Amino acid sequence: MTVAGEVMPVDWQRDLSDRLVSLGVTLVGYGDVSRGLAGELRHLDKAVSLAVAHPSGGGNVVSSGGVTAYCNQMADVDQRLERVQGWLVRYLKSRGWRTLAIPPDSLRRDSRFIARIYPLFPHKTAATCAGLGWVGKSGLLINERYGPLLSLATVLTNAPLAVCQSPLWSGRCGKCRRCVDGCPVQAIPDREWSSAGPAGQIDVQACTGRLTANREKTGRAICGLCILACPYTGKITRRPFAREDPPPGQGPRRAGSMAL
Ligand code: B12
Ligand code: SF4
Ligand code: SF4
Repeated sequence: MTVAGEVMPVDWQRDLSDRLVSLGVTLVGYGDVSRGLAGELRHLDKAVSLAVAHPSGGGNVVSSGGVTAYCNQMADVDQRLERVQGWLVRYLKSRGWRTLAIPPDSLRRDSRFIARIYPLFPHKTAATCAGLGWVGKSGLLINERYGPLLSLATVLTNAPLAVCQSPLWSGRCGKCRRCVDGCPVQAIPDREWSSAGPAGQIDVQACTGRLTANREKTGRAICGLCILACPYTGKITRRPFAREDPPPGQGPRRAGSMAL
């Protein structure tokens, strides 16, 4: 165990990142999240942000009941994230540090108490602090390589991790407004996001209304037209990364990025 004020040796942390990638995450980053923490969590001021890229291919786009939607509800991706979180929690705890794992999707299938505390800490805060991406006009985390096609999970900790020195605390969408125009219920304002700006990027009520209407037609609360509209999604689906990536559960072959 390191003493107070000491930072984890770089090699140690690089090994940790490699291990997390070998266990199945696509991207891992480390952030100082003290600016985004609720008072109750201030003792856990570092976050390990974990992201798994969605398996691509037409299977994620659902056309049913007159509705076209991007389905981000991928049980195997969420399970993979949770498995890696479990390993990381055991690893950090065995070295004497405290942890709090916030599960990937805190709303739909997950009825545990821990999955209900998302207002205290959203995954996108960890991801921007860790340099994995910025929050787009769509409110989604946008990574340079994977666009919004990522599912996220977080482990908060007091471990003395070396953190990203270039957090992405403002949007990089520029003049693009494809998600603004692509949202069928005008839930997305043409406003570049900033962590210092107003809380909440999208009109949650309008979006929830759309998800509810789609559930009645397709049986699932999905929409994701903002994901499909994003030019970063287009870049990915044109690139053959899908064929390189193994199916969920087998672990990625590509090295993940460590945003130190
Ligand atoms: C509740 C919820 C919803 C609600 C409300 C969303 C909202 N508030 O914007 C509804 C049902 C509408 C929804 C819809 C969708 N959701 Co949703 N949702 C969640 C959930 C469970 C909690 C989000 C939440 O309310 N947090 C509280 C609010 C206050 O924070 P936030 O808006 O999420 O994030 C803000 C902060 O992070 C802040 N921030 C970012 N960096 C920093 C840094 C600092 C220093 C500070 C101070 C702040 C800060 O800015 C962000 C934007 O305002 C998360 C999982 C999770 N636990 O995070 C998934 C999650 C956000 N959803 C996700 C997805 C994919 C969707 C849908 C596509 C689902 C669908 N079925 O089609 C749509 C997309 C809508 C959209 N354009 O955003 C993904 C997003 C992945 C990504 N690449 O960004 C998440 C992360 C799930 C996951 N595990 O991957 N969702
Ligand atoms: S999920 Fe659909 S309704 Fe919600 S913001 Fe995206 S495009 Fe709009
Ligand atoms: S569609 Fe354009 S404006 Fe919307 S999140 Fe993607 S890059 Fe940003």
